[in-house]
Amino acid sequence: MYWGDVFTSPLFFCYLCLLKLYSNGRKMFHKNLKNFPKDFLWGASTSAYQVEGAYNEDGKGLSVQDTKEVIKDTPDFNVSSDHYHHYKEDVALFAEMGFKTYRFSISWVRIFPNGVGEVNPKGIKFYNDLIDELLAHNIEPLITMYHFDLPDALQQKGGWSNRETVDAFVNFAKVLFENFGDKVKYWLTINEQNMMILHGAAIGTVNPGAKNIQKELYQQNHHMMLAQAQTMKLCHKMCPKGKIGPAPNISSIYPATSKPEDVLAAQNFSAIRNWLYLDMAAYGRYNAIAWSYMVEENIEPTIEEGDMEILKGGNPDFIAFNYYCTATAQESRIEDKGAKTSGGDQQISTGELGVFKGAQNENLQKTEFGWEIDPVGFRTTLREIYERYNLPLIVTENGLGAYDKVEEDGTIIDDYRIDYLRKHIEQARLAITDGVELLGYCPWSAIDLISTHQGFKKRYGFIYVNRDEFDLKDLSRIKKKSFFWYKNVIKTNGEEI
Ligand code: BGP
Repeated sequence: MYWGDVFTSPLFFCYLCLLKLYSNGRKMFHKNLKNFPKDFLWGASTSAYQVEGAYNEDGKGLSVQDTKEVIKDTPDFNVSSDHYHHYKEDVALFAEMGFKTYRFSISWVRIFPNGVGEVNPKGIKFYNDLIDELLAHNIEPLITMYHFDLPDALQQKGGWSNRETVDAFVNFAKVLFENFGDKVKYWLTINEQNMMILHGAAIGTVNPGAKNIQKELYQQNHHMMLAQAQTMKLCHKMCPKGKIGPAPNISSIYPATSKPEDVLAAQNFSAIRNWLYLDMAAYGRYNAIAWSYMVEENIEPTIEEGDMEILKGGNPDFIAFNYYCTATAQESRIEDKGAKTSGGDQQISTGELGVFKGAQNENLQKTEFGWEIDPVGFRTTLREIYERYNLPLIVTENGLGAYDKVEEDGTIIDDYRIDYLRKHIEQARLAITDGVELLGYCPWSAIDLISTHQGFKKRYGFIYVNRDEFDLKDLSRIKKKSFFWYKNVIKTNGEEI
């Protein structure tokens, strides 16, 4: 038999198939798992307006979250979890869980009650005290500068539609670097900028009654990008040891079927949901598909001279992202009726006529609040982002919103939350084994807090806060079952989950 015959023989073909199967198998299942890195940043997240309360204390101004119309059957953000007055107790509990980091946001209006102008010294003091408390417990602060709470005074002047807000933000960032830059290593610019553009009505950054504002929103987006790029540059100049990155909400998008048109729809959705934001943050350029979409819809922003140079100057050190679940898309034909985007929230998109149509994923279960649960999609998302940008990643949100119940003996048995987090941590470890550089994992949320639009009843924390929707009770803190579970996860560096 000649070599030529060997290569064309059925036996050789079988060998090739086996080899392929074996290597695919290894890629999906790995024989040996890599460990979480030694200095992995285990922690959890909150945001200022959702956890702090004290909405009008110590010189704080009002943000758009304080002034927005309160959603029916949900509370306002005036008291939230009253972390402002309980921060020492809360940090002690975080330390007890073994947190290596705590991701929280700074309320812009505590520092600048009007967004610009006079600095409020009591605001600086609160965050200095919080940072010192964390450092005293060996917890690395991971600070979001802006989490949905634009100063209302700026909103009155046009908010992000007004280019002056870019300067106001950069000035705010400068004051943060001046005051906390020597103590804080990890900074996040803007939380979920993509969700403020796509679902601003649900999260309260856009007036729900506003019509035809797409063009304005993409102009706002452009301004936020400019603010972000300048802030990243400033961080590198002012805080030589500082590291900074964006924090959008990123999800893999599946095509509903293998129909090529569905694949296109998934790519469309991914371009306008994910890559528009990260391509700009990482490469300083508009994603081509997203840009064409905006031009065709006549909603593209005006780019002034010099803007693209500014945008190129950002250079993040890492990419932080929030992940709750994947999304699924199918083709949407222009002639289809009823596919136009309306409502939805961070994880539920109905679609956009001629671009994509949101679809259910029959393979996934849902939370009590209708968000799909997809741990494997967490791995695909981690892989996609890392492959695309080659920057270290930090997960700044991931978690399960549920109705928790206090048992008669005072315990809270949140096995469903443990199950959700366990499966995601498992996938994070697989992604690390795949080669993804993951620096940290911060589930949402460290402690119960108010959801963006579904009230206090939608709880996420490891720590229960004893209050209801409208009855503030005693606001005492109770450790849930997940508290003890996560403590052990951190103690064993993710070995025991
Ligand atoms: C993210 C936000 C958080 C948080 C979380 C859970 O989009 O960054 O602020 O609230 O989602 O969402 P929700 O509160 O709507 O349940």
